[in-house]
Amino acid sequence: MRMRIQTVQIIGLLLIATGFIAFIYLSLPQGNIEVIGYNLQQAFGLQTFPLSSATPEQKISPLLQQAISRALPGERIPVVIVLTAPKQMAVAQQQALLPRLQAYQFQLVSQTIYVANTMAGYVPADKVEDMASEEYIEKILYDGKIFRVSWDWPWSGNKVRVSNLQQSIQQIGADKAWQLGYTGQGVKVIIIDSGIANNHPALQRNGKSLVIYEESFVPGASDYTHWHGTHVAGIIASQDATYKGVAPGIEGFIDLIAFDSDGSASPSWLLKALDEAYRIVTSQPGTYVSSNSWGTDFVDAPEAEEMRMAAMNLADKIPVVFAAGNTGPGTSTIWAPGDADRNGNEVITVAAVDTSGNIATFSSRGPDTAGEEHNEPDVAAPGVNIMSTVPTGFEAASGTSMATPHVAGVIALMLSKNPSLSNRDCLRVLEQTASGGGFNYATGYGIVQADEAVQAASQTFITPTVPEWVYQAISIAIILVGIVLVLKPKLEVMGIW
Ligand SMILES: [Ca+2]
Ligand SMILES: [Ca+2]
Ligand SMILES: [Ca+2]
Repeated sequence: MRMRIQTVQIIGLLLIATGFIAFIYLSLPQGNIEVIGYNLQQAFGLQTFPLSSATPEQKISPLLQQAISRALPGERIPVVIVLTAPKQMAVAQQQALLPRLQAYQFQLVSQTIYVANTMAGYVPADKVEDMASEEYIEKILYDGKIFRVSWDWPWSGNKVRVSNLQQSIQQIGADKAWQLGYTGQGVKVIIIDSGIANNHPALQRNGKSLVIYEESFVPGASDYTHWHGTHVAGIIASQDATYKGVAPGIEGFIDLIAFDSDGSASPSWLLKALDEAYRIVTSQPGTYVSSNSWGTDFVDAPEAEEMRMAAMNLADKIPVVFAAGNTGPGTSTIWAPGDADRNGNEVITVAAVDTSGNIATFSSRGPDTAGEEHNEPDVAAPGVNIMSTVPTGFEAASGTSMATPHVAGVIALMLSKNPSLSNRDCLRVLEQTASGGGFNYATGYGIVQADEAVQAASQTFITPTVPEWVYQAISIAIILVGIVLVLKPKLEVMGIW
């Protein structure tokens, strides 16, 4: 019998190795090459997690440094600790770091593991710098209420009670999209806001609330904390005959309460809400869009950057819509994370126009200053004197907060036609079908046009998504071919080859 290894067998072995590595890579969450590296290091007893090279002072955010300088002796400050490892290793690294933080009297309140590797809690002001010397800590953020909902705030008056929700439905062509048979059916809308009044009569269908899931990240809060979230929900799916929402046929709302009764939020509440949104969309089958009428104008703060990263992780899974902000008309006034982009993907950023289609004075203007893509806002929608649901009935409100759910509603209409559209697909279709006829830094590509967007949403060729199992099946097939080649001499002897 020949012992010589044939060339074909070497090729077979290479195929087995390639297929095996590909299968392992595809089976890991997110398929992150860094994680393979860390796993290999861990297997060989080498360094387990990356270590931060920043100095303790560099790690502490400027907003946190201000809070420390204001603090009384021994005062405990709310912080968000950002760890060094990629999120795929968040659970293990947090377990490793947490016992060490007892030395600094850190008191854990919440953790995120899907969209960011963070732990939030309280620490005495005079211990923050010592804690920052821990090498698993990349940054320490201030967890004060630096984010806010984006209605025209403080209220500038000029409140007119008109049936603008009807007008804006026509302005964006939503009624024409309904005539084509698309009302948002089958789509779940995730609203991270101040909560939706579950029992509002206009948010019931067949005696059941449109709120199909609710979770609060605001201590002690339930149902809603402020009228804002209910107003946003009504713009998307109010069932009222007079004030009907953009996508009244949606399956329902996922109500993530992350703003308090002032309409403000700390980073940890929002990170936790985005983390929960990610967990839901990756663990529960369905078609989703996320509507976010909030942000911060602390755009240079590390707190804003962490929120951008978290928002982009969600936008890699589902369409994510954000308000441009309400600090116009100056240039470069786009809020974070409405300015977020990464790897050619970006959140869908919405400006506000009035009933005549003119830009609202308060609507934040581009270009933005974060990331690589600076053409913000992306599109516009009605956002002046919009009548919609509030816990006590109906009220008019203005803001990019009101424009944003119009666009989330249009995306729900598009998804009811084509549930496989990604965030990128939705943005491209909205840009191509908007009324602007070109881009500008006030209204982006112009006012969204629902009927045209729904018609264009049938184009599945934009970014065809191949399910992960197809790649896994291909890698298994490569392994099988490799095995056959390795066994070729045996198969020849057996007369099978
Ligand atoms: Ca609620
Ligand atoms: Ca954008
Ligand atoms: Ca853009």
